[in-house]
Amino acid sequence: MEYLEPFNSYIDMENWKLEPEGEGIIRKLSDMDDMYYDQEAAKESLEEDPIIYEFYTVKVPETASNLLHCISTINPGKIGDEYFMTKGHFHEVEDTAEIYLTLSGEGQMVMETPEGEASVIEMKKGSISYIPPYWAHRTVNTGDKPLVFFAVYRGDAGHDYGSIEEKSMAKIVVEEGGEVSIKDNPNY
Ligand code: PAN
Ligand code: ZN
Repeated sequence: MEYLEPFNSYIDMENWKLEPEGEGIIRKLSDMDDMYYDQEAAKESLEEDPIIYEFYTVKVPETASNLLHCISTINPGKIGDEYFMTKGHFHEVEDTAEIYLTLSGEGQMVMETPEGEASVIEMKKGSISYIPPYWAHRTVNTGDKPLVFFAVYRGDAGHDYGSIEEKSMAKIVVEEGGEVSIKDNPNY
């Protein structure tokens, strides 16, 4: 039997960097501009093309018996009145859950089933958000500083962005009169 050696990684709790850095993905607005409901605002913001979020994953074998884990940072900001957010995805292996532990900042986790049932729950420092099997999930930063969370999920879960790239998600999170407001997506 060949055993995987136990090991540590670290989160620098001051600037939220993973050490060692792991595998990083940076997403700019141009990677997901058609997901924002206000397409005119998205087009305008494309000139600047801000970094919306980045995430860094600890390298482990992507098998059902391992647990992938990563740290995600969503920057504060809005496209029109819609807050910066992740693309969102189903897992390729749909029957796999995930846990998000929020380390800093404030946000909302937008979820939906393949049938379109929606659920939105808060994220704040110390919240442990449970994403049950089958639910698509997207994270939205509603605060004025970075939203940082640690996620753990089955190694072979995979990411299926397909249907969300096509029609985004049922609920959007916007600022209305200085307040966070959850609305039906007019383009869904
Ligand atoms: C997270 C997400 C990460 C980035 O690790 O992959 O926050 O979001 P998108 O994958 O939607 O761009 C996760 O849910 N993994 O399964
Ligand atoms: Zn996931």
